[in-house]
Amino acid sequence: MKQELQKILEQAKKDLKKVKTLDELKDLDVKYLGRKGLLTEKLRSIKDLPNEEKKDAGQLLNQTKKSLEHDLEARAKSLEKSVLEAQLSKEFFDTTLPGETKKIGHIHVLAQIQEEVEKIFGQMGYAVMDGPEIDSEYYNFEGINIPADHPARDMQDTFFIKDKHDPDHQRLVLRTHTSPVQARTIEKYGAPLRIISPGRVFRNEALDASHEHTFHQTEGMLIDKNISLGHLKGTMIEFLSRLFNKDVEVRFRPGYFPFVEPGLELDFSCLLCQGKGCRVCKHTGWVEFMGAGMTHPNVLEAGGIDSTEYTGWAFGFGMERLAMMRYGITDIRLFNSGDLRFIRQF
Ligand code: FA5
Repeated sequence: MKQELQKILEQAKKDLKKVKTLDELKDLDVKYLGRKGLLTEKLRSIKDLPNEEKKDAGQLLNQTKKSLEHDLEARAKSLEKSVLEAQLSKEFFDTTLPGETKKIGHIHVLAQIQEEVEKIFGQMGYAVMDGPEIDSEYYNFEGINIPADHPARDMQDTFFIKDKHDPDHQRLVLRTHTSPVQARTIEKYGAPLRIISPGRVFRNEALDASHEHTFHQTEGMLIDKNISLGHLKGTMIEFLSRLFNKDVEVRFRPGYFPFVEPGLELDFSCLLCQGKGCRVCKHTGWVEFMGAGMTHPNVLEAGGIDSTEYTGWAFGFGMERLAMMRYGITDIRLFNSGDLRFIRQF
């Protein structure tokens, strides 16, 4: 066996010297190491040897195989190099030219803010929930205490979609806010719970510098025993101060939303003028930020939570408006414009 292998190796080396192209090298590889190659055949024949010879023969064969593989690889490298050199000698190649810069994308400013929002609330023990962007009329309205004939439906101009397959002819809606996630989460998990839910929402809106038809909100909800608006105020002061990296004050104003009672709007102190009054805060020193309030008992009960035992609050704020405040962006329509000059700034 030893002599046979020696012979094969010597022959292979001779063959290697004659090889001039990568294709020829590939043929040689097949001839010796392919499925029916000379060395492979020898490896297969080990099983027919007497037991006492098998070990030595195996070792020897493996050494021979490795040595051949090594030679083939070395030859491949030198052939590749000479192919490249030949090519370069034919072409003029200006090594002083600047290289081609690869264009790498980056995370959109709104997604960046969303990540930060999730991180801060995550640190405060909130889970992040997701909800469908196309939802039933029930979850977008009835499930959160906005019946069909309620005037509050007019607060959010809605895109409706006909669901042909629904025997009840329930209409589907492009959700007008992230509040449907409240009803879905209460139904699924009951109390106590502590969640946020960022996502895209849609309204049939007259567009201007601060109103888009497609924008993003973050819903938040806390339900537990003995929860009050004091917890909401503390949570929002903590969240905004961490997000903006400076002390932020907040204030409540009465506001109406059918799914909370009492309802309120929350403003925070304008960060551009430190509350002194400027164009952005319309010289009030405060920036309107979000709707909120104590979760209406009807919403808790609709999801099977005993409203005499548990209380909670919910809020919903606009992500674009938050980003606008942070970066001094003056027109909300820039976010969806696809204008790279805008997107690349963040
Ligand atoms: C709501 O959507 C309620 N669901 C918020 C809520 C949640 C109240 C939980 C109570 C409890 P509102 O329509 O005000 O409320 O919208 C909330 C925020 O979304 C606004 O403060 C604003 O920041 C943002 N927003 C509303 N409409 C637009 C729009 N067309 N373009 C951009 N941002 C908007």
